[in-house]
Amino acid sequence: MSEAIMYEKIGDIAVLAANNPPVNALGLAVRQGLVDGIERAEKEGAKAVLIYGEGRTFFAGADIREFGKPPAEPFLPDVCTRIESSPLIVVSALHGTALGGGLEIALGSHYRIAVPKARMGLPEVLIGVMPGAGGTQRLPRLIGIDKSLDVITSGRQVGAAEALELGIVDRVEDGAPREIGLAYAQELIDANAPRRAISEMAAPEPVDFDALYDAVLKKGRGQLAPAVAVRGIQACCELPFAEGMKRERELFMELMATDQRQGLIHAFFAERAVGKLPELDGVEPRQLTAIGVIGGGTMGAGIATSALLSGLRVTLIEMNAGAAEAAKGRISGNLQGALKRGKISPAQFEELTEKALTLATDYSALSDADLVIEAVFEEMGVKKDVFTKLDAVCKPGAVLASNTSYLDVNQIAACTSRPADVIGLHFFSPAHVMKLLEIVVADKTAPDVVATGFALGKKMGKVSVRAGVCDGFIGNRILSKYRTCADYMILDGASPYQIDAALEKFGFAMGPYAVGDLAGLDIGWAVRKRKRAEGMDPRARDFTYADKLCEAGHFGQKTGKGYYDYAAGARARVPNPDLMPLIEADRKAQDLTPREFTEEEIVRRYMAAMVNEAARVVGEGIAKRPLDVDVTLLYGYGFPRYRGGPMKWADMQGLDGLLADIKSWAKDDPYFWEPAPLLEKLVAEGRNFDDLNKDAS
Ligand code: T1G
Repeated sequence: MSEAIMYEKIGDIAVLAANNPPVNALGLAVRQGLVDGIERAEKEGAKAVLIYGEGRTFFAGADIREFGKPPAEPFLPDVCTRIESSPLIVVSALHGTALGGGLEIALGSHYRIAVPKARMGLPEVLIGVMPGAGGTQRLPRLIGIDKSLDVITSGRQVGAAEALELGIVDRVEDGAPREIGLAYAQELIDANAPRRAISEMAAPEPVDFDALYDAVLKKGRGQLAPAVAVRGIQACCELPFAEGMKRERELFMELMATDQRQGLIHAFFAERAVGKLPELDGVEPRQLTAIGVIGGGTMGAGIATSALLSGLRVTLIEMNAGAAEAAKGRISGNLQGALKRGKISPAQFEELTEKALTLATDYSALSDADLVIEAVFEEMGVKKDVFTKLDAVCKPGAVLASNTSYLDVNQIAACTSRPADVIGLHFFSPAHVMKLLEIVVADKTAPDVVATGFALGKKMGKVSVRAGVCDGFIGNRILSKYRTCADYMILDGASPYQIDAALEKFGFAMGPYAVGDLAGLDIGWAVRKRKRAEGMDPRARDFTYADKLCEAGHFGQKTGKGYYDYAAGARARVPNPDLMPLIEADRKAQDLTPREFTEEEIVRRYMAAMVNEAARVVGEGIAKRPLDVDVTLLYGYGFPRYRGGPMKWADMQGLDGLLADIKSWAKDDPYFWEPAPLLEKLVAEGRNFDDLNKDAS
C-alpha cells in the first residue's frame, strides 16, 4: 500500500487517509492507493469505507504538475467509478478545499460529510480545462442543470453551508474530518443505509445547450473551457452514464491540448512563484501591526482601507482636520462596500472606522508606526519634504514607503538618514480592490525591508511583484510603450475604435482608449508633458491630437467625453465626433498619408511593442524574471489570463517570428522598434522566456 494513502480498519470501517502534502493532490501514488484501499476493504469484509485527508485539506484536485506529461493509470475517472461501484458504503469526509478531482472523488462516494469551514468546487475552467473525472456527469444528476452549470462554468468555491443547501453534501458537522466521518459511516451501517451511486440517479431533462454554449462563450470573452464544459453537462443529460463519461473525457482531452490551458496553468504557477525570491530566503520581515498613511485622497484612502481590512491599525495624516474627515469619509465609503458584500460585519465596520483608524494632522502621530506609506502629490519636491519629516519623527526600524508610480525611489531615499529603510510600494487604484502591488527595491533598500513589503502585500491579499527603480517600474514602463505603439498606429491610419475592438477581441476587458477614458486622459497628458519637459529623444515620433483633446477639457468618463462620448452612459459609449478632425489635422501637419490596418496587424504590433519593452525590463533586471512581467500585466493591466501573460504569449507565438516582425518595422522607425538585446539573445540561443524562468527557479 503506498504511503500516499494510509489504510486502517476500525471495526467494520476501512479508513483511507490521504497523506500527500501540501494539498493531497491526486498524483499517481494517491490514485493507486485509493484503488488498492477499496479492494483491500472489500477483501477484508469491511461494511463501509471512510475517505478523508490528513493535513490541511481533502484532495485539492488532480496533480496539475502532471499536466502535459503522459497520463498514467489508474486514471482519475476510473478511480471515481471504482469507488462508486464498491458494494460497501463509501463516505467522504471533507475539510479544507475539496476541489476538482477532489470533489469528484467525493461525488464518486455514496455519502458526503463536511466540516463547517470546508470549501469545495470544480475550478478546472480556471486552469483551462473542465471536470474530467465525472464532475459534469454526476453533479447535474445530484443538483440539477442550473446549479451545476453555475458551479462548473464559474469554477467558484462553495462553502459547506451552501453545499448542504445545494445537496452536494449530506451533513455538515463540527469536528475533525476523521471523527465525524467515522461516526457518520457507523450510523449508516447501523441504519443499514443503501449505497447511493450518483451515476444510477436520473439525469436532468435536456435544455437548449447550443444557446447555453453561446451564452457562456460570450461571457467568457473567448475563453473556451467554460463553454466546452457546457457540452459535458449536455452529455450528462443526453447520453447514458458510461457514454457520458467517455464524452467528458474526449472534451477534457481537447481542452488539455489548447494554448489556453497552457496559459492558465502558467498563470497559476507564476502567481505563486512571483513571491519566491532568493534574496528573501531566510529573511525575516519587520514587525507590522500599525502603519501610517500620508494623504487621504483616492489612493491614500484605498491603501488605508486595504490595511484596515487586513487587521492593521492605521494612522492617517492629512493637512488639516477637514481633509482628514473627508479622507475618513472615503474610507468609510470603501468599507461600506465590504459590508454590503458580507466581507465584514456591522460591528467590524464600527471597529475599523472608530477604533483601528486614527486621523491626525501632525506627523508626530506616526512616532510608533512600524511602516509609513505616503500617497501625496506625484512631484519629487513634495515627496522629499514628506520623507524628510518622516525621517525626523519615525522610530528606528520603521519602514518608509512611497506609493509613487514612477519617481526615482533612490532620490527619495537619499533625502533621509536611513536609505536602507526606504522602499517603493506602488499600489494600483482603487488600492483596496486591485490585487497588484509593485514592490520597488531601491539600491540601498535592506533585504528585511523588502521582506516587510512582501509581508504587507500578503497580509493585504495582494499579488506582490518585485521591481527595480526606473521610470514606470515594470507595468507603467511597458504600458507607456504599447500605448505609444497604438498612438502611432492612429497617426498612420488606424482609428482608436478599431484598435480598442481588436484588443477586446484578443481578450482585454477594455481596449487602451476605453481604459484611458476610464482612468482619466489627464494622467497620460501629464506624462507626455513631463517627458517633453525632460527632453524627448529627437528620433521619437510625437503627436498632438491627444493633447488637443485634453486641452479641450475632454479627460474621458469623468468629463463625459474623451475618445468616446459618454452622454448615454459608460456602457453605451459612442465615438467622440470631435476626435477624428484632431487626428486628421495631426496627420496633415506631419504630412502622413493614412493607410489601412488589419485587426491582425494591430494586435501583432501592439503585442510586439509590449513584449519588446518587457524583454528590456527583464534584461535590465527591473523585473527579475519574465514571469514577474506576466503577473504584473495579468493583475494590473487586464491582460487576458487565458493567454498567460505577454511573455507566455510570446513563447507560444515563437520569439523568432516576433523578432523578425520587429526588425522589419525597424526599417521605418529604428528608434521605436529597436530590438531588445535579451530578445535577440534568446532567439540566437534558440531559447525562450520560460527557459529564463526555469534558470531562476
Ligand atoms: N496540483 C499540484 N500542486 C498544487 C495543486 C494541485 N492541484 N494545488 C496547489 N498546489 C501547490 C501549489 O502550487 C503550492 O506549491 C502549494 O500546493 C500550496 O498551494 C480531473 C483535472 C488548493 C486552494 O485547480 O486552488 O482536478 O508553491 O500556495 O493559497 O477534474 O492551491 O508550495 O510549491 O495555492 O492555501 C483542480 C488548485 C485541478 C486547485 C490552496 N484543482 N489549487 O491555496 O496554497 S484539475 C485546482 C488551489 C482537476 C479533474 C481535474 C490552491 C488551494 P508550492 P497555494 P493556498
